[in-house]
Amino acid sequence: MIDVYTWPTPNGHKIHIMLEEVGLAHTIHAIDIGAGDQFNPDFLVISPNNRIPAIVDQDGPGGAPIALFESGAILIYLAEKAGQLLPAEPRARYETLQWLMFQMGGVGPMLGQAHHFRNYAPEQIEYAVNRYTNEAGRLYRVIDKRLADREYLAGDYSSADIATFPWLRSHENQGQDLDDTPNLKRWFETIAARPAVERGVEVLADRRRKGGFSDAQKEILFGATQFARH
Ligand SMILES: N[C@@H](CCC(=O)N[C@@H](CS)C(=O)NCC(=O)O)C(=O)O
Repeated sequence: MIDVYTWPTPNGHKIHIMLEEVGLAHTIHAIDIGAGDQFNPDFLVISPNNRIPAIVDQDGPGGAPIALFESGAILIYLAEKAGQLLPAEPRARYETLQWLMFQMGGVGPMLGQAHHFRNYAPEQIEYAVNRYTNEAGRLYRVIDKRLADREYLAGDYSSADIATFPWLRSHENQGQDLDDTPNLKRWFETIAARPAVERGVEVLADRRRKGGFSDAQKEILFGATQFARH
């Protein structure tokens, strides 16, 4: 059994989708990051960076439990455990890992900043809004170009697509119009229609905040509480 500590955000959705795709038995545990659950000492033992997602697989390598944080590492672990969505053949494997790392190092952090400065910042800082909206647009176009002559980011549908898709669901909040990137749009719609993806994005959906963060939630995520420990 795999315990999944998570919340319905793009990084959480990656893991929810992967688990729905491969069908590994798991239990979802909600970590309400707007309420500060990520600072609970028990959670910090498995996720020292106070971020979701994290997992504990009671049946890890050698039959002993293993705890993991960082969604990219978790995706690789789950794909390897299931023997799906990460090719074994070396060239195909590195191609997939390359696009997975592109998501982890570029798409996630930059789109996250676009989201932050456009939607959550207490003041509109023109330089920051432009910088991250432009960078988001550039990354969308890199993906669009990549998808001009192929169906998925790396060979068959893979963990690289699963990592990237959830971040593009909030394209409007990142200042992007999918009609500007038709190859990406076609890929996005194909993935969104997968039954496992439809189920994955519904995990904890009933706990999703409505109408933005409250001031108390912003203080926890972006204010003094976030920086009190480190
Ligand atoms: N690189 C990390 C990023 C994880 C991350 O940023 N998680 C956010 C939600 S999407 C979080 O837990 N935020 C809580 C906080 O900032 O305190 C990963 O991919 O797992």
